[in-house]
Amino acid sequence: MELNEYLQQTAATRAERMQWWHDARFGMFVHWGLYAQLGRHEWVMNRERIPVAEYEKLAETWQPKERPAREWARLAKQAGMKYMVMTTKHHEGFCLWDTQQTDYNAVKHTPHRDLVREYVEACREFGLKIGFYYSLMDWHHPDGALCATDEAARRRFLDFTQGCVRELCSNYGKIDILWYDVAWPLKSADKWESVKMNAMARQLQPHIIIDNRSWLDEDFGTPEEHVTAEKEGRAWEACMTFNGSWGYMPISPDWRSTREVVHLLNTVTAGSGNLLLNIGPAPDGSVPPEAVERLTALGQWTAQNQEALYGQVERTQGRMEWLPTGSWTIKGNTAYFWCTRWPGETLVIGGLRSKVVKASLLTSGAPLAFEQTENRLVLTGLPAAQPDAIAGVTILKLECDSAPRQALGTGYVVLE
Ligand code: FHN
Repeated sequence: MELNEYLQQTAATRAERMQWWHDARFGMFVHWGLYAQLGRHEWVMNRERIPVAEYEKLAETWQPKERPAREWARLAKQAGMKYMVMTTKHHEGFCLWDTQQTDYNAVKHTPHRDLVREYVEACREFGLKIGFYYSLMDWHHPDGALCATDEAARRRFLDFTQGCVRELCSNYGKIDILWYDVAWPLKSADKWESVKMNAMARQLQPHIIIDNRSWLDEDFGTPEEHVTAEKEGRAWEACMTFNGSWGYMPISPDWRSTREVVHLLNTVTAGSGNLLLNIGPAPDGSVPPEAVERLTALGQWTAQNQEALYGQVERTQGRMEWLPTGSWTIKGNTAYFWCTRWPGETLVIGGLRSKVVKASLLTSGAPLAFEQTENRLVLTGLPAAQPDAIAGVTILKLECDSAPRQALGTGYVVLE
């Protein structure tokens, strides 16, 4: 299939295929593989220059407990996550499914189980959409680097890669997301035969959505470890670690707080984007306790504030402006003010041009008294202390008579 024909075909179905994904807002990323046994990041093989033959020994000692994916899926569901994306093969080259493409897999070696099938079954048990992460870069395959300079090696490596993708899209029922990563060393969609590969995936999984990491823009952008909206109209998902490492790394002390994750949710929602928040399970599949603690608390917060988080939202960029006490998300004629610094019984919002017809605390529905002039909205009778004890973020719901709009600017001077 020619590129232009492929692009036209995928563009024609994108809105329908992605509706659930936009509404879902929030997903769980899972990085799990042989590297978890070392506990020093998923790049340990490369960064410590571990020879392949030495690293392969990890494939004889991996002993996960029974069905840990059920724990991940239960936790994701409880946290308010609506989909999951799990590494089927990371750069180490070890395949977590029953593949015919290589014996370097979780069935021929330890744990002698199809971990991808366990993951898929857990997602379905907990009603979560299913994503497969697949690393194009492969440090184990003999042609994984040679493919860049040897045409026969490139053919062999592409046949291997396409064989893997075909199996993943054929053998596990309906799959919702194909999340490619690190298309190294080949430097173009042509060299990777990405159109052929992705058209095959779409033929097998007509509703699937595909990320932008096979040298094609495909369905969504993937800012990593930062939250940056793509241009208006382009879907995007910020993928973030919890503690700076995608793979299991208990020596990393830098855990994002629940409050920081709520801030991430605010920012992605304000930009009509998604958040894919990562866990790196331990070798036995256990979720690090720091992640369990945060995701459990987060679930209480997302449950209470789901109206402002999920579903169809509009971008605030160009319509609303920053305030010292919090920031905005928008749905239709309703503005949600995520108040992160509680001012006490009175909150003043400048520059709101749309007429507020009703103000309330989102979680309780308690109505709030307010007065609005052309340039100022003054809300009174608020609780004296920050009502949200989970993340210190309380959402005020401002229902307006038109699409919310705020005009402050930096040079505004009060004349009267
Ligand atoms: O090198 C990988 C990394 O290990 C991790 O999988 C992230 C997740 O998006 N992707 C690559 C770095 O961009």
